Amino acid sequence: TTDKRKWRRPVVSILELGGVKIAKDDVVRDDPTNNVPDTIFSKLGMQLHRRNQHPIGILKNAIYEYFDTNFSSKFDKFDDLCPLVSVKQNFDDVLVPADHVSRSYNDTYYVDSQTVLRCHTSAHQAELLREGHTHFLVTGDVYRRDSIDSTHYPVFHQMEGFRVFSPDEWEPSGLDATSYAAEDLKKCLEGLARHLFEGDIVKFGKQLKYVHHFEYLGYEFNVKENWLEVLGCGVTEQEILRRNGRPDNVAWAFGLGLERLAMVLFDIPDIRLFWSNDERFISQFCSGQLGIKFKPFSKYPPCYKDMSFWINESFTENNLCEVIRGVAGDLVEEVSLIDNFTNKKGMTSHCYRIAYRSMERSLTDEEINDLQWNVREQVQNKLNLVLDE
Ligand code: FA5
Ligand code: MG
Repeated sequence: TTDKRKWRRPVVSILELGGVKIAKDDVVRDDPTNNVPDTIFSKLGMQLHRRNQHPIGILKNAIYEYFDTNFSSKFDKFDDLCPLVSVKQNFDDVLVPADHVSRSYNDTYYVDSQTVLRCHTSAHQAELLREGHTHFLVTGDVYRRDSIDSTHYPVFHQMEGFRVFSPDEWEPSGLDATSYAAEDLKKCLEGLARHLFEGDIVKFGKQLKYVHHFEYLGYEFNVKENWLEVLGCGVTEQEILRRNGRPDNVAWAFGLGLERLAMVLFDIPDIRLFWSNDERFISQFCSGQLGIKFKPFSKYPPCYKDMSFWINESFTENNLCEVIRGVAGDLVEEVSLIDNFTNKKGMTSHCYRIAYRSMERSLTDEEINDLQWNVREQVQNKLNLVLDE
């Protein structure tokens, strides 16, 4: 029924997430150890990845099918682990260095100084290893303060894959343990790409390439001549295995960005659409069907507004984007720096262009002027910036 397909969650102040009860007041507080806005709280518990008719759920199920049919050892599956995790789980347990930028309040949503909204599904690697799992998939919503454009959203979904090998697996191969795991990882991911994209590779010439990123290996998909990063992966650091009861093993891990993969698979042009309740979006997808291509309903005109100011020491683009999203929600399509210069006194001026566009209707001039007026006011008040006229 139509009702079943709606996924706006009712306004609630207590949620149960993966068996943990969470009150709104514990997650959104006006205190300096907390930077979670209302808009993020309202996404908790939506669980798009557990809806079989939603593109994220369809993709999750298709990946499950690949792992169920192609491997002799069963992968244990988790898709309901609580997204509130400790700083230790999110960062320390996966050996993120103490001074890494991802730990900052600028990049991560902190519930308090020791608790975050997980920024990746890797947050669950260590506990699952300690519980004795050796082959597992973890799917869940993850949260990041980030820029605004068609492939970035502050809530998205990842699937973590993890596989442990024992000496009797790599020894007969003649390869060293690390090379054996690396080969196996590559085979596994290329097999997954074939499982998901077989028809597309033939029909649309979509391409996958293996690249070395700053921190890990990764895969990127070619979408209309632009390469889009869809996953990170690698042979697990030995220290993680050693600390969690597997000193004599090796393992590989990957973290897939499900929205990005679904955008390529279903031809979905904008990441905001995953959160849309518009029938014209929702009704195009069907449980178990991977071959569907999204047919965009008419694209409404964008409206651009520019805003310039001298930045201060605390200015960051993520803070600016958070303020803009707080006012405009999903009506903001992109925020881009279009001019940047430093004068002789060392003061730096930025000009940002905000693109407003609804996915569902035409916006009126009045509506956009109101939004822009509110954005300007909040930028001045919350970020302490003085705007040029
Ligand atoms: C990670 O999160 C690593 N934990 C992945 C990993 C797991 C590496 C295991 C090695 C071993 P990264 O930050 O690159 O890596 O994010 C992984 C994917 O999430 C990206 O490739 C991208 O597809 C997706 N992603 C990242 N930020 C966003 C965003 N703001 N909106 C949508 N998708 C995003
Ligand atoms: Mg990133």
